[in-house]
Amino acid sequence: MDVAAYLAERSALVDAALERALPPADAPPARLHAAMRHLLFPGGKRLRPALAFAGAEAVGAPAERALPVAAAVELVHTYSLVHDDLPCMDDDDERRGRPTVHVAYGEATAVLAGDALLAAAFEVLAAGPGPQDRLLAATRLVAEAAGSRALVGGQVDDLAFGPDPADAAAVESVHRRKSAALIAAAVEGGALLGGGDAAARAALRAFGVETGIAFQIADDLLDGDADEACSLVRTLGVDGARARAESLLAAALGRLERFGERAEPLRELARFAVRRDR
Ligand code: GRG
Repeated sequence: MDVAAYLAERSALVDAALERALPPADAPPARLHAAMRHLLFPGGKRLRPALAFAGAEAVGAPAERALPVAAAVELVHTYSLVHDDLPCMDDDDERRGRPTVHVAYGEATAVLAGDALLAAAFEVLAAGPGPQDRLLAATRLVAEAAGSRALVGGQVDDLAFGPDPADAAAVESVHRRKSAALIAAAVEGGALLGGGDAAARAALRAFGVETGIAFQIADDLLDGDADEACSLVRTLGVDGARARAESLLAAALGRLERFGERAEPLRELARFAVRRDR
């Protein structure tokens, strides 16, 4: 399977849904709507939506069934990047090869654009299409992944790391919440909207958590910032961090045995997420 082609094809699918989900850039207040689109289009790798589509395929459903959750996780992800780049957090000037939203539109508009992207995630998910009970369960999954027990709590604990290298368990606890929770919600949510049963969903959730932690370790390896406190590269060194990512990847792939050929897109996406060069 050609993972680059899969990502490109699935990106087109989710991009069309994202385009439909957001007001046009010139709809008033135009500055806000333009700011919401600034980081969303052309966007990044669209890995989380691809994992949602692949989650539906793993349980034997057409990829399109996962569309509401695919769009929602990308909107949550984009909101988190807009807020993470703010001067009060990472204070970054560039993201996805463009000026960050606060650099382009000012800090207040960036905060509000992030807020509105988060709300749009739940709007698009609740609107379906799909059976109401599954859409409600998927909404809850994404809300949990975005909340204080996951993304936001992980970010809070990440910001609190001091200058000393942290122990591996503390680093992985942040990775699990800040990075892996949304990835797991994407895969499980795709399976949920695809009609997967509880056992399939549990296996895919575990796959998502392990893949998500390994993805974050790979990100830290690519980043090459030896001063980053919340990083296994700092705690275990480059070789130790690489070995841990590979062992998580092997565990994640082990979760997919029961799904046979249908899980091939998930296998390839996990390998890409952990061994990528971008
Ligand atoms: C502000 C609530 C709040 C949370 C911020 C997501 C996040 C938490 C911070 C962003 C920085 C960071 C290192 C996040 C970890 C997850 C990660 C590696 C994000 C980048 O994801 P990619 O590589 O990005 O999928 P693209 O641009 O390809 O979508």
